[in-house]
Amino acid sequence: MPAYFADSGWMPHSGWVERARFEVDGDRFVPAAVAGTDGAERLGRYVVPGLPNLHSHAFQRAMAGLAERRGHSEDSFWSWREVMYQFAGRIGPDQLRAIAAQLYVEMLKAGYTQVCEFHYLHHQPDGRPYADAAAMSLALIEAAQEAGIGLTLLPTLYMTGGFDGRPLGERQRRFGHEVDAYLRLLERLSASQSPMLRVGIALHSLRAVPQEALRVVLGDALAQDRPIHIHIAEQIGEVQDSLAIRDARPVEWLLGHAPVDARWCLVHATHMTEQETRALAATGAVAGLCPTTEANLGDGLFPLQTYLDAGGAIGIGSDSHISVSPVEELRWLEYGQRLITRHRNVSASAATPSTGERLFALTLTGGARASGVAIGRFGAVPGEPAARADLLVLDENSPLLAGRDAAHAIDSWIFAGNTNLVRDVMVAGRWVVRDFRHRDEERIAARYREVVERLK
Ligand code: NGQ
Ligand code: ZN
Repeated sequence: MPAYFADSGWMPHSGWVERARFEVDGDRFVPAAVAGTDGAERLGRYVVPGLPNLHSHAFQRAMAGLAERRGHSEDSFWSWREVMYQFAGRIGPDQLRAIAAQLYVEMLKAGYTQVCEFHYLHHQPDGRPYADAAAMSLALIEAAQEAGIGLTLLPTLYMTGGFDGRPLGERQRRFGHEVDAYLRLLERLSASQSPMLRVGIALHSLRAVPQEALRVVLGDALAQDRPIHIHIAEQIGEVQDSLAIRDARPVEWLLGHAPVDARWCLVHATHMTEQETRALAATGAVAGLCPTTEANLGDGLFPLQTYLDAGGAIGIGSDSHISVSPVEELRWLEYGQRLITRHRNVSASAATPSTGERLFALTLTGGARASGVAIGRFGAVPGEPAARADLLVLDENSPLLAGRDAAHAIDSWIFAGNTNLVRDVMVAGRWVVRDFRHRDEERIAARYREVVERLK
C-alpha cells in the first residue's frame, strides 16, 4: 500500500498534524497502521484535502468574458441570461465534452477534486431529444473521466418558464422534461455510479418546477438518498414573483413545502430575511455560495454572519466559471462581508480564529455533504466511511509561504498573492497534477481551443 507523509497535514476535524502520514488502499485513505514516516514518501511541507466545487454549469466556461460589454442601458442578470441562452444554443455533445474537460483540468489545477454539475442542457436546440437521450450527460461524464475529477452529476428538472407556470420559452426548450422521462434519465445514469461518479438531482428553481412535479421527484430522490440541489432566491425579481404568486418568499416557501434537510443544497439563497436565514441554517442544508459569479451577475450579498452564527453549513461553487479558483471564491466571500460590515475577519470564530482555516473547513465539510461523496478529510472519523484519497500538496518553495508556520499557511494561501500554490493533486489515489501540470493538459487544451474557435 502506498504511504506518504507531509511535514504538516491539515483537515477540518483535527487541524494541523505534524508528520501526517497518509496510507492509500486503492482509491481510499486507510487509517495508518503505523505512525511516523517509516517507509513513506515525503510529499512536502503542507498537505490539505482536495476541495469540492458544489456548483458548475460547465458550458458557461466557454462564454466567460463575452458578456462584459454594455448592451442595454440596464444590463442585468436577466440580460446576461439572454446572452447565455444564445450561447447555450450552439453547444452539442462534442462541444460540451471539450469545454467541460478543459474546465475540469483548470479546476484540478486550482485545487478542486470534485465537481457538482448542475446540468440542464439536455436536448437538441429545438427541444427534440438526442438519439441517445442521455448524450449530453454522458459528455459530462466522459469529460470528468478524461480530466480525472470526481463528478456529482445533477441532471436538472426544468419544466416551466416562471412561477406562473408559463411554458418554456423558445430558447429554454432544450432544458425541458416531463417527470417520467426525467426519472428514466436518472435511473439510466445511476447504473454507472462509481467512487468517481455520484448521481443526484437538481430542481432548476422554483420558477421551473411546479409543485406537483416537485412532490413526485422528491419522493424518488429521498428514497434513493440522492443529493438534492436547487437554485433559490438569487435575484430580487425572483423574490417579488414568488411573493406575488405564492404569497411567500422563495426560501420561506421551500422550507414550508419540502422536507429540506442535510441532503439539500440551496444554491445562492442570497435574498433571505433574518428569519429565513436562521430557519435554513437549522435544517442542516448546505448554502451553495458562488461569490465570483454572484458578484459578476450583480446578485447581492449572502447574509453570511447571521447564517454562520446560527450554525449554517456552506460550500463554494464556481457556477458560471468567470473564475475557477477556490482562493478567489473564499477571498471574495470574506471581502464582501468586510465591505458591508466594515469589520475584519468576519468568517472567523472564537473556536477557529484563522479566517482562512474556518472558511476552508466549512467548505470541505459542506461541499462534501452537497456532493454526496466521502471526501474533504484524510483520517478515520468515527461513524464515517473511509474517505476517497484526494489531497493537495502546496508549493513549499513559494515566496507566499516564506516565514509562515502552519498556523498561517492557509490564511497566506487564501488571502495573499495571485500565484497558484497547488503544486500536486491526487484524486482517488492517483496523481492527476504533478508540479503544476495536469497529466493530459496539452491535448485537452488543444481540443478546447479548436472547439471554441469554431463556436465564434
Ligand atoms: C443558470 N445561473 O441556470 O445557468 C443560472 C441562470 C436562471 C445562475 N443563476 C439562469 N448563476 O437562473 O434562470
Ligand atoms: Zn447555477
